[in-house]
Amino acid sequence: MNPTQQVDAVMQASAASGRHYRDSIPMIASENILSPLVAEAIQGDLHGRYAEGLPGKRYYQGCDDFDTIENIGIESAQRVFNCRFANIQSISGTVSNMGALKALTKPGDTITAVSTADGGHISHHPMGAVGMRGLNLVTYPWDEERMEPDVDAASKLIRTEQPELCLFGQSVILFPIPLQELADVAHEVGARVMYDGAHVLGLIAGGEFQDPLREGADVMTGSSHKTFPGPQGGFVLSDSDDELLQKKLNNAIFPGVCSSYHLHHVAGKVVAMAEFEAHGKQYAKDIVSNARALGSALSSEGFDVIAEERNFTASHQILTRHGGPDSGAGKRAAQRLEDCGIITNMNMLPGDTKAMSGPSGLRLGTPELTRIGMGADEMQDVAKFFARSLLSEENPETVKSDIARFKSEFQTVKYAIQEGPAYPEI
Ligand code: DSN
Repeated sequence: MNPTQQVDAVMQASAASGRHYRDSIPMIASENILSPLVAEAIQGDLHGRYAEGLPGKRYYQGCDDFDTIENIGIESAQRVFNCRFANIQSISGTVSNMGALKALTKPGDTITAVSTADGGHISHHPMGAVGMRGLNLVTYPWDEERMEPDVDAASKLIRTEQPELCLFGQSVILFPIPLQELADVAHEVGARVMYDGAHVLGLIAGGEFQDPLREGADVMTGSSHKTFPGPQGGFVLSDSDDELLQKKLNNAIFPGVCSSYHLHHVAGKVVAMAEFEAHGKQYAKDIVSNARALGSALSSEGFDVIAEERNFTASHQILTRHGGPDSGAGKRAAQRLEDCGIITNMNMLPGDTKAMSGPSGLRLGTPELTRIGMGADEMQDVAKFFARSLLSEENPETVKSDIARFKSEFQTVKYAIQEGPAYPEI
């Protein structure tokens, strides 16, 4: 491939991806789209600039204007997340976790966390940030019915293991966890408590989920691009007034795990926080009510939706089961749905043991559908498309073209100071 062909290939594939999402029903729970003002902020000159350190304490000249942005952003994050300390530099949720682990632990320490099979994130695993920090991981006993740590057994484990850090939070998360009770036990044995709020950060800030910093978490990390609807990036937050802890957290991000920290994305985060202050509460409320409406609609169509007895969910996620443990039925369903124009991801459910080939379930998210203006009525339409794709097994091309027609009515980003096209003009 010569240079021109290479550029063409990239441009064509990028445009094709844009068309794919524009015409589909995007339901990956960790994804969202940019508002026009956030998109404008991340396309500015800051893209090519460096700023190491904190506002007013830089290693490079030229940072005064960016200092203005970062100072506004820190104050905004303190308001949005109701906390005394905010670092808005991290370039992702995983990098936020790496930083927090660096600040809160040392190699050889023991940490407790949710296993990846039960929904913990890969950065909580020895293959990820926990392993990079050289930590000894012990996972919580899990209540598969309630999809949360078994409080009594986890409390016992924390008392027995005496970890330095108790980490909570999941990537597969339907309900708040009993954090206060477990944080009390953690503090009793001298452990710090960290809550990874990557997925549910927008719901937390919008007052629609649990409030980890008021329920015993010393530090909360999160992504800026999932239920919190900003550009890709992360946050490290704490309500502690412990200046040493705050200093350690800042130092863990720079120079710990970031050098340049993508200044254009910081600018985008600051714009996104302004939009969140204006519209975030309503957005968070609508995400959760759409998720519940979707669970109910899918169940009415005949799908096996997890946690029906608990009204399906209290987050932005829904889990569906498509076959027995390790059947791989979730993997097949995800592929067929994509063929029909619905983008989801396969997910392990209780009983599954093979992450790549075995998942029997799907994880469905409502952040993007909510962001483009869909409500309870459209969740019923979406459930019907699921039924046509997976239960009636209609011709995928027919379903796909009906979905593209349906989706053409939902092409505008809402909950923004300035509404605009949800997908790039192609
Ligand atoms: N793996 C992502 C997810 O939950 O989809 C988060 O990093």
